[in-house]
Amino acid sequence: DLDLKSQLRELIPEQQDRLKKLKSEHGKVQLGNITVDMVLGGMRGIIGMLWETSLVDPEEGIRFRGLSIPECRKVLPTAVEGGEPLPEGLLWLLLTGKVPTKDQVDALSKELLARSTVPAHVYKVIDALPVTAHPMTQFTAGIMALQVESEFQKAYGNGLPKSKLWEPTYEDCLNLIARLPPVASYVYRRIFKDGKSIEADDSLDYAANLSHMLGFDDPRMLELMRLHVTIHADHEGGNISSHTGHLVGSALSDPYLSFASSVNGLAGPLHGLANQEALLWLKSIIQETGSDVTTDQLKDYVWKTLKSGKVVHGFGHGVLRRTDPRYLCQREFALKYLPEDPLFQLLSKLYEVVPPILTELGKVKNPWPNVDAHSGLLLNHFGLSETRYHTVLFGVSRSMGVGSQLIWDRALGLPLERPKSVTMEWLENYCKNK
Ligand code: AMX
Repeated sequence: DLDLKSQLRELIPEQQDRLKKLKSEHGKVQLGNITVDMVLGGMRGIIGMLWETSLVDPEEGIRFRGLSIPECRKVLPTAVEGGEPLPEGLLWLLLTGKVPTKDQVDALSKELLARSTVPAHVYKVIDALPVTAHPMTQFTAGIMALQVESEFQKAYGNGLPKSKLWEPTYEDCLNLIARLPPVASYVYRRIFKDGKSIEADDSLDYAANLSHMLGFDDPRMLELMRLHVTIHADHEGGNISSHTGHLVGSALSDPYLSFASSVNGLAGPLHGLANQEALLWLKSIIQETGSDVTTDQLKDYVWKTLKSGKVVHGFGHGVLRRTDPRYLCQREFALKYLPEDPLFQLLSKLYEVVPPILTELGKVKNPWPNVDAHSGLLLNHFGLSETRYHTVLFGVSRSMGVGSQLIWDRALGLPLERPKSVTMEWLENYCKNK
């Protein structure tokens, strides 16, 4: 069957039963102890959320519905033989837990294209902002303007029962995912290309069209965009953009409201904006030392960055404890397509130099590089050199993970999210009495 929504309609009752059984049979099983450190440490290590579409193992990295990135690159349908996965295939996998056929992926590509018309007022909203506004601000304003067409908001207002709310959620999420490439590329062309926007090409897949509308038609860039969107789509539930989308959605805010919140979280330098910061940092090294930088010069530069009170963007992670597989597959891509790129060669050297220094600090739990160390230089290589724009592409990709989980949140009838907070006084008193 080529229709994604009817596949979901079949899957949902069995997953609802599964959740009911889990609750009734194991509802009282303990999952660990919460320490004061965890409360003060950004809730690290507290299991507190259901997230069906993906799971991060600290050593192995992300698995989308059980499949690692190398496995996804092997089994998901591609546009080019032996090439990068089509993100539509990943979306299908995230939503159904099943690897789609090429025909199913092609049908989903067409469905997304058919849903991709952006109402004119969205562009007017973006145009109302100064052209100097950060691309993420323009992007998120565009998403808020898309919200006007929310089917969820309409259906909720008309009293649609809770058991059916997943359907308008599905409509909104697919429309949102479909409309982000034209909105994102509009922002790019407005800021950097004198506002000359480019129409979608009906013959192209989702990521290729995104690249095309940005103004990049090199087949290697199309492959890069397919890889980029696939690996940035989802990273379990606790990271800021995913968690925010899920949290806001739990108030039954519609998918546009929820996802705009995700994107605002992604715009923080410790999260998605790290790809901008990491590339700016690489460029600053070349500017200061030239591209023939020695290992000792690099070590000095890293220490200088740290001593000035900055973090080394693109390294470290809240959950991972090894090199991010999303870094590694981008490295593979670079080795295949751009081994001579000076920024890639610099990053390869930093891959040796930075981890021992971060380890020496004695406090960094993971000294290894993450996804954001690598993504910017690949885009830069093919001409998308406007670093400030890069996080927008992360945002387009993240809609697939946040959107898929939002559909399941509503299908499973997950409740309002509302963890308990306490004051320092409460903690002091509690600990005194222990
Ligand atoms: N450079 C310098 N210091 C670092 C560091 C880095 N790359 N990574 C961690 N540290 C420091 C922290 O700032 C913290 O210092 P403090 O106690 O003085 O405040 C200490 O090491 C302990 O931090 P941690 O437990 O190892 O990490 P965390 O879970 O608190 O934070 C992260 C994780 C990603 C925010 C952090 O590693 C960081 O700031 N990295 C650089 C920014 C970055 O690349 N972010 C992108 C992450 C991936 C993503 O979300 N897209």
